[in-house]
This record gives sequence, C-alpha cells and structure tokens, in this order.
Amino acid sequence: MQLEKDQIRAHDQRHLDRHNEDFRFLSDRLGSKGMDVDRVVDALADFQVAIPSWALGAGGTRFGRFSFHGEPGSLEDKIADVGILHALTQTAGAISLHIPWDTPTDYAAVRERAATLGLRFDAINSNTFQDQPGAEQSYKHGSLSATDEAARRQAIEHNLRVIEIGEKLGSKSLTVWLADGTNFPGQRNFQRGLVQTEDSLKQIYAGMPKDWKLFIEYKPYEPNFYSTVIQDWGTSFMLANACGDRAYTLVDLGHHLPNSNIEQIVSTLMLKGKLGGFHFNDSKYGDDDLTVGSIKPYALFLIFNELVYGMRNNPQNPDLAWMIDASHNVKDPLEDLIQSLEAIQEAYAKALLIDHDQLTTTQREHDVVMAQEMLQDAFRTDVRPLVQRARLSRGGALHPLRAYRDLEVRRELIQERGKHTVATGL
Ligand code: PSV
Ligand code: MN
Repeated sequence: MQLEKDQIRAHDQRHLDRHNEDFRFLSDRLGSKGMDVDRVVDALADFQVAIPSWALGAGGTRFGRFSFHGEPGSLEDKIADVGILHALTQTAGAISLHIPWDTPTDYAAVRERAATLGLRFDAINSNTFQDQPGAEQSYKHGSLSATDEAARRQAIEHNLRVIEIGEKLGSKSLTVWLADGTNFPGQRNFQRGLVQTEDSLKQIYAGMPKDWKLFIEYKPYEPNFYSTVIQDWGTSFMLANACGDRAYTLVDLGHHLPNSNIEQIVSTLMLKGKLGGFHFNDSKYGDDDLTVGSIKPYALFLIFNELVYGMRNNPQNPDLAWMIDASHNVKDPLEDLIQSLEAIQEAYAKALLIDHDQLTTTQREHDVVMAQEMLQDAFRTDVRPLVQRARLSRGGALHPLRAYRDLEVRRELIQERGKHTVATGL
C-alpha cells in the first residue's frame, strides 16, 4: 500500500483554515519577540529521523508478545510502512536496517522501492546479541569481548559483512550495540573483556570504507545484569577515541540509569566532536522503549536544547544520525511511531525558540530565575502550528494520526497482508 499526495492533500483541506488561523496567531506572537519563524519552520522541515526496520512489528518482552494484524512480513513491506509514515509526517525520510533480521535478497529492488518512497538507508545495525540458526559459534559468553577467539572472530566478521550489505544500500555508518557483559561477580575479568572489545572494534573500524562512520552504543544493563562491557558514555567515548576520527558515541535515551543528566552527556560529547548518533524513546524505569515524549517531555526538551546549541556552536561535531528505537507492545506500531515523530518535532521546535544569546547574558548575570523562565517559556509554548506548517510545506498531513485513521490505513494493510503475518525483530 502507498499513500498518494492527493489523498493527504484532500484530508488537509478540512483542517486548513483552522491551521492558518493558529499559525498566524503564533507567528505574530513569536515575530513580535524578534523570532525568525520561517527559519524555525525550515529547520523543522529539514529534520529527518530514521525508522528502524525492527520497529514496525509488534514488540514484546520475555513474558510474551501480543500480535496485531497486518504486520509487515517482509523487508519490502517494512519499507512500505516507512513510506506511509514518511508520506504522512514528512519526517521519516530514512530507514535503519538490523542484520540479519532484515537482510535484503534483491538489493536493486529494495533500493529502488525505498527511493520511490523518498527514503534513504541510514546507519545499519549489526547483531551479535543472539545466536543465529546454523551459526558455528555461540555468543553466550560474549561476542566482540569474547575470550573464545573463534566466537570473537565470528562476531568481527559478522560486522564486516554488515558493512558490505550497508554499502550496497547506500548506508554510510555502522551502529554497534554490544550486549556483552556478565550476570555475576567473578564471572569474567573486566579488563580482559574491555581489551578484547577495543581490539575487535579497531578491526571493524579498519574494515570500514573511508567515508563511513562507526557508532558505539552503550547501555548499563540488560540482557546482562551485573555488568556490561560498554556500560556508559565514558567507555564508549574512550573506545571511539581508540578507534579513530570516524568513530563516535551513540546516545540511546533508554540506556541510562535513573535520573542521569542526559543533556549534559550530549553537551560534553558535542563539545568533543564525538556525538555521532541518537536513539529516541522514553522510559520510566530503564530501557522501557516507550513512545518518545510520553513520560518525560521536559527532559526531552532539555536534551534538544543542548543538541540545538551543539548544532549551532560545535562545527567539530558531525551531523547526527537520528533514529527512533522503541518497541510497541500495546499500540499499532505505525500510530506509535507517528506519536514519537510528533513528540520529537515538538521538542525540537521548542528548543529552537530559545534565544541563546539572551540566555548567555542571563547566565553571565547569574540571574538563575530568568534563565529558568527562558527555558520554561519556550517549553510552555504550543508549537504545534509550526510543526504542522513544516509538514505542510513538504506535502505531509496537518494531522498525521487523524489522517492515518480516517484513511483507514491499517484496514487496508490487513486486507493486503492478512491477519497473521509476523515481522522479524525482537
Ligand atoms: C539495545 O537495547 C538497542 O538500543 C540497540 O540499539 C539495538 O540495536 C536495539 O535496541 C534493538 O532493539
Ligand atoms: Mn538503541
């Protein structure tokens, strides 16, 4: 199934007068404060977030998985789903594959399908956290950190193979998330695990084409519960530095211990030119993989404030690879992703409203109250008309979720794919 521009335009017609009124009101207000509204709208329209191929089916936990109908049963179907998201939101112009879950068979066809829908292939992800059917070595006791040389070799080679696959699709970066770690004190020697990991990452880095980047994700726990080899941003940063200039840290919002100051982590990494990628989700307790902005929208806004500051002031940091990394246990994944994309755009729009020159003055004067007021004033602004205008400028829907329901997308997908298809992924 493919959504046509005309269908979306017809849906927008019903809401256009109201939108114009809302937009005029807000742009007058912001304009009177000296804000360049067009610049904000352009920045929002340019902002594209990759959708991971594993997020289009029902997610689950170790306690089970509740299926929903019309799941994408193939990579082609998944690309079609991202196409639907992009047509509605004009914010999801990229797809991120996980190998081997979504290894293409017909590369030319996959590339062409994506291009027709206006999608490019962003960072590609390796998987050494599961044993694959027929694999000679097991990752039960580690992959890139393994003391068992054959298992480590297999994990390195898998990553090199993933790079080859990515090259055929036009990806320019590899994301490595390592589940390696231990469940019990004494299980393994910390230093040996780290030394092996650094050596493995260096070999992978050496095998990357010269225009590729390596993103190193970190996570404090899960699936291992006593220790993980790359537990925090400091370890990732150290490994990235050891690999070279084109290796970076990747921040996943769910990979922090409760109350971590993620905005400060972002700020430090951008100052050092080492923030490469970003995975969006939200959480209450850990890596909960909930809809972006559903639990801690103010924290998301503060993170965006630092991202915007870094994008303006840290030319040493490359453009970031943005991706949603969430799981959908009880919602239709496409609806959930639409909600996440909306939350991302809103947080970004609010952060764009902050006048950093004025904030710097306030900080120099140690006016703590005014500094807080400035942030909260931006956060309290209803920026939805700006986000809508950005979507409209690219032919997206004013109200993507309403359009998705009114156009009965899921019903059509079920008709096309049947009720009982199952998507690959976690
Ligand atoms: C691990 O929790 C992670 O954040 C990594 O990015 C994986 O690739 C992804 O989630 C798998 O769902
Ligand atoms: Mn992630």
